Amino acid sequence: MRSIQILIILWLAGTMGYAQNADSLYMRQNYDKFEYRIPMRDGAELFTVVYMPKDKTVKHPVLLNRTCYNASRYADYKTFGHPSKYLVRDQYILAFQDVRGRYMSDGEFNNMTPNIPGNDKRNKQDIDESADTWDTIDWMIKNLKGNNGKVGMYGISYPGFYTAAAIPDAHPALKASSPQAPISDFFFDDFHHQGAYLQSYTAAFAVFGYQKESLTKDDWFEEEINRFYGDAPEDAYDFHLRLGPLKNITEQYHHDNFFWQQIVDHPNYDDFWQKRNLLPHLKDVKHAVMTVGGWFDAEDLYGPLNIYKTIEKTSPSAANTLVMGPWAHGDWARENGKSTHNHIYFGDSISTFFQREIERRFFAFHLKGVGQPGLPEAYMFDTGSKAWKTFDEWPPKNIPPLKLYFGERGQLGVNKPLSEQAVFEYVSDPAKPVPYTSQTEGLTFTPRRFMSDDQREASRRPDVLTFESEVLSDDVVLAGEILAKLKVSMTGTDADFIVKLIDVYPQDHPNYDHNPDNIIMGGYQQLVRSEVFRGRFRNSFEHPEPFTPNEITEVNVPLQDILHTFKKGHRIMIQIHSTWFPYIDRNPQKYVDNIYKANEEDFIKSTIRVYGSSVVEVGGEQSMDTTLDLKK
Ligand code: PG9
Repeated sequence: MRSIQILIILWLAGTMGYAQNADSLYMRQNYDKFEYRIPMRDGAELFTVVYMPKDKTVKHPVLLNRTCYNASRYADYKTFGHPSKYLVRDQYILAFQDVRGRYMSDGEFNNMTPNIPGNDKRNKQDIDESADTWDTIDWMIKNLKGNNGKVGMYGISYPGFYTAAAIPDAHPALKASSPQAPISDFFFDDFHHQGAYLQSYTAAFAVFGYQKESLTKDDWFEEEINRFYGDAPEDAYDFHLRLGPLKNITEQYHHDNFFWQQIVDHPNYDDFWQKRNLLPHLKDVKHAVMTVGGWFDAEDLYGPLNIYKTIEKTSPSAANTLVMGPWAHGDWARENGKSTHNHIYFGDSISTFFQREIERRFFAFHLKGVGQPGLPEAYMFDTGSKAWKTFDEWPPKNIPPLKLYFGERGQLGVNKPLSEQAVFEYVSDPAKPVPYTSQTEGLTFTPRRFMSDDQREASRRPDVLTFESEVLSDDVVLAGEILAKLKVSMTGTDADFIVKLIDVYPQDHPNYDHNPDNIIMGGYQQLVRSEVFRGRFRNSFEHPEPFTPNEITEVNVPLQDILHTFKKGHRIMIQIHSTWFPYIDRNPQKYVDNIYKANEEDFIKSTIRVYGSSVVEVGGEQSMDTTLDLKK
């Protein structure tokens, strides 16, 4: 088996977690397995694996997981840790369904199926995930003997999207939804971040860019994956830099991939992406929603935060909860005792706490009427003090906002402007981009480790602006949304801006015993939050604009939320640069209409200037709505 196939299976298994043998044995002893082809309103049949509890003395609720990652993987009494062993033992009717167009289900696959409002106002051809889920739930309630008439949904990542996509016009039996690391909008989650393309995602297109030719339980896209990753190189930076402009991906690899072609044909936030944005459809929510995310989730961080915030805005009376833990993508479904992310240790059994004390209670209350969910509005893990905190609103208003200012000699002013007349500059060279990771990383399916990685290598590069506060005399809590309001100019006509918020450890910080000896925590510059913004979209994601050389221009860069205590003895650091490779594709820095079609000669060096009148605002009422307004 090729290394990439192992990588994909490990990735999928990693995302879904490894099943414990004990769980599988418990399922065989306590559940009977059935397979159904559930009819949709247009006649398509969706393949669904169902485990019925053997205990017939009580009626059981249904827990439904809709997936594009092969429901048949669950057909051997395995849950891959999701649902958790606690939910398995609480006795639910467990259902796993191939979504339309995937594996054993009929129909054609459509990425992020656009929602068509109004289930009951549709003709039979107006199909979306809401309609398919409505038909699935209606069939299960009427046909699965011994159900108690209540249904819950959950799923991580794309399955998290399918959970959230069932919320608009939800079936009345749907009582509890837990979208986990849900995708909400592919222009801000996964494949793009604020207009920039995630080049590190290039393998993933094979999984989503080909229609299967028949019903199958096997992956039909391996040939395409191996075309790109046949002999997966160990150094993604070197591989992608030698690959050159994105148009070489089209010519050499994804030339027949319908999803890649859609990405290339829609470089701006046009109708193709806007109609796939789920957020505008999340209104009139009447059932309980618990959205879950990881502070170090490199794939879907925008999704959970904005799904929660949107429901809070549109349906303030809904039981709407947000849970954010110290996790990478989907880590809350896995437990290995020590909770770590890359080099950072956060405590023990944090995923178990979530599964047993939060997730289990949420479903038991809303689907069985057992206990009290006891869930706050927001159950948030502070990644600096390494402790859970609860809030009655998110973002919180009870934590003082903070403003960070840039100064001469790399100083960072905390609530103190320093050098508003100063000009800080660097030469950004696409031929030698800033690496996104401190270590060499191979061609991952999607990158994960870098989200809390050491930034010392970057901070010592001349093309990275680095500003650092004095040593903190007290703990400082930074919580909520972040907005970097940059004043910039450049010699080129386009640029990306990467902004990073970093926790600088004291020189005497002890090492962690889960790391190899060469990982020195003294002086570690831990990435707390980072984001990229493709400058051409500064005024509109739908209508990009070039920069005028050497003209001072505002670029507002929203970063995703945080909850992080910068402890006494630490420092706060901000880094700014314009390449971040190969996590993000390189901006040519000469404005071209479509970067996916740019030529080698379009890539130019550019001197970027950042002015002292810039400011980074953390927490409090942001001076612009960074979630929805920018998409005009
Ligand atoms: N949101 C994740 C993803 C989607 C598409 C490509 C790569 C990753 C996920 O579903 O795991």
